[in-house]
Amino acid sequence: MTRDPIATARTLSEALPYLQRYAGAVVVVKFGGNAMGDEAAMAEFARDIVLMRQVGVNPVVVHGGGPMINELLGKLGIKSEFVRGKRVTDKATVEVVEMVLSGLVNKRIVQAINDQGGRAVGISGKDDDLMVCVADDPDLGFVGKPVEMNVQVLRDLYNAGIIPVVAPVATGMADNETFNVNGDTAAGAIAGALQADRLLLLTDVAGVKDASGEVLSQLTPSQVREMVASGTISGGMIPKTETALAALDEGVRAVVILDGRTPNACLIEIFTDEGAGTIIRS
Ligand code: X2W
Repeated sequence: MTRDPIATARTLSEALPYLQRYAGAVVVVKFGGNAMGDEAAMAEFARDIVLMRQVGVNPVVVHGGGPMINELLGKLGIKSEFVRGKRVTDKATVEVVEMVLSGLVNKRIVQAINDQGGRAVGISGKDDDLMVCVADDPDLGFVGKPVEMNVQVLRDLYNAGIIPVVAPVATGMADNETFNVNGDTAAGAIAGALQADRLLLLTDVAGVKDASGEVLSQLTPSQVREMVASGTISGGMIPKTETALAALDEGVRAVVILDGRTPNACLIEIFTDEGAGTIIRS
C-alpha cells in the first residue's frame, strides 16, 4: 500500500486535540475472547495499546477467553453450559478456567504487547487481592460477583509505565476460594473502582443496534433501559449494557461497546471525531 505522506502527517496533526484530551486518562479496555482473532489481529490490538501508552494514556487491559475455555473443556471431555450469559462453574471447571485465563490467554496478550515494545505485566484478580468476590448466584457455582476492589496495584503498575493485563479470575472471602468472573463484569468493576475516563468493551458486533438493525452511535442510560425493557437489546448485549450502566453509576465517564475485530478499533474510538461503536454516557 502506498501512503501519501501529506495525508499521514495530517492524520497525526488532527489527532493533537485528542492526544491532549487523553493525556493521563485511564482507559480500561475489555478484550473479549470473540474479539481476539488470529495472531495478526492480536498484534494489531497490542500495537494500539502500546501507542495509547506511548502518548500518555494509562491503558488497563482486562480480557476474556470464553472460546479458549470451551476448547480446553472440550478436549478434557467436561461439559459446560451458560445461564444468563454466565458459565455454570463447578470445581473441575474453575480449575480449567484459571489455567486458560491466567495462563494461556493472559500470557499471550502480555507477550503480544511486549513484542510491540510495550511493558505489559499480567495478573489476575487474585494478585494483591485486586478483586474479591462472593458467589454470584447459587445456581452458577463458582461464578464470582466482585464485592471488594483493591485497585492500588493497577495504579502502581501504570504509574511505573507498565500496562496491566488482568485475567478475570478472583479470590473469595474465605481461604483458598477461586471464582470465575465474567470478563465484562470484571472490566466494569475495575473501571468503576479506578473512576476510569473510558471503558471500552471490545466484542464481535459493531455496537448496540436499534429495532431495524442500525448501530446507534450514542445512547444515554435511560435510552438503554428502555431498549432492554422493550426487548430491542437482547441476548449477549444485556450483560454488556448492564456492565456499562453499573460502571457509569460508579463514576466512569463513558462506556463504549465496539467491534474489536475492526482494524485499529481502539485508536478510532480514542483519537478520531467519528469514534467507533456505541458510546453510552449520561
Ligand atoms: C467467563 C470468563 C471468560 C469471559 C467464562 O467462563 O467464559 C463466566 O461466564 P469472554 O471471551 O469475554 O466471553 N466467565 C462467569 O468472560 O470470556
